Amino acid sequence: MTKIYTMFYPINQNTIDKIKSQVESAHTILIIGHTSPDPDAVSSVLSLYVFFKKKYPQKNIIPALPDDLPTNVFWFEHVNDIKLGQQVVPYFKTAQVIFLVDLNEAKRVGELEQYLRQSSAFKIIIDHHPEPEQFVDVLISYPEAASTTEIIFTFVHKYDSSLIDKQIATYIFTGLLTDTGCFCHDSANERSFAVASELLKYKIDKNRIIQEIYNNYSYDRMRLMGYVLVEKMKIIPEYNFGYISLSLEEMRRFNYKYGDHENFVNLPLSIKGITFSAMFMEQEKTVRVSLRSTGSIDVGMVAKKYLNGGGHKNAAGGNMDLPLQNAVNKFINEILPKIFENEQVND
Ligand SMILES: [Mn+2]
Repeated sequence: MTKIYTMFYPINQNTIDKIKSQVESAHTILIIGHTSPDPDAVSSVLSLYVFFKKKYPQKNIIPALPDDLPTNVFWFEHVNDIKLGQQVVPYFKTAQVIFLVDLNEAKRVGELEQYLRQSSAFKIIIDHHPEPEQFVDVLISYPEAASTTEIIFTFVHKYDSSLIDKQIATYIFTGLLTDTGCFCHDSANERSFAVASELLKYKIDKNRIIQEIYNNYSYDRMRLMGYVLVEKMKIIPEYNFGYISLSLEEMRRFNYKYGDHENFVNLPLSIKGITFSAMFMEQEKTVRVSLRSTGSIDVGMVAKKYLNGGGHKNAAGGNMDLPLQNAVNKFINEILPKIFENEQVND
């Protein structure tokens, strides 16, 4: 028997009604995702944007992001409607309702945080990152969800299912596809496949989505990946650990464009026996560290404890305010042994 309910999250009707009454009396509604947006953040913003525009054509619906989009979502139909960075500032004042999607803390809107905190708007979080900050009026948080768009699917379904169309389903599917790494990560469960199956009924062009997201890289990016694989990927077998580091100089050499490093952090995990990986990217003032795990190590905890960051059990990130080589050395020589000591204590 088909269990249709497996694709829904238990957002109760009271919560929907509470949001609806705020939205219906609002004139301007701001929908914003996190800084350095990934396709799930962009898709979450745009799926809600299209949904609310359809539901309330007379209202001012503002899709927004704190900074630039990754290039693999440039094909999205509504990217030019998105307000970016400082363009968003006035809307924190004029909006009566703010949706915060794919983020769990105010600081995840980056430089816009102060405006968000000062805003008197009714605030709603829809998200799947663990341990959300309690600063909003309504919190819809399911850390077990594979993507935020997966939760949005339930949300729009319960809000007004008649409005879900091919366009909305395309955005929801894209967030789910990318956050599960093409349904490969552990987060892709029975529900994710049920949601995907449901989305296909809206006649979305699955092949085009996959083509645009994954087979859309530049020649420079492919050459950078070749360089990374041959010269930069290192393995520490005793920790089942692999890592990559990239300096600003190396990125310049390959005409690095924002997003070109996407998925590099996962590359070491393709090696037999490697279950934990890191990517160190030099930035102007810090080193951005991304972590992935396919084993028992909770990289969200590691990022929180050692990298002033956070994330999910299997995917997380943070920063190290050190020169690149010092950051790598510190991670390998000091942090890595501690992580494994804790592992053994926990076992
Ligand atoms: Mn996400």
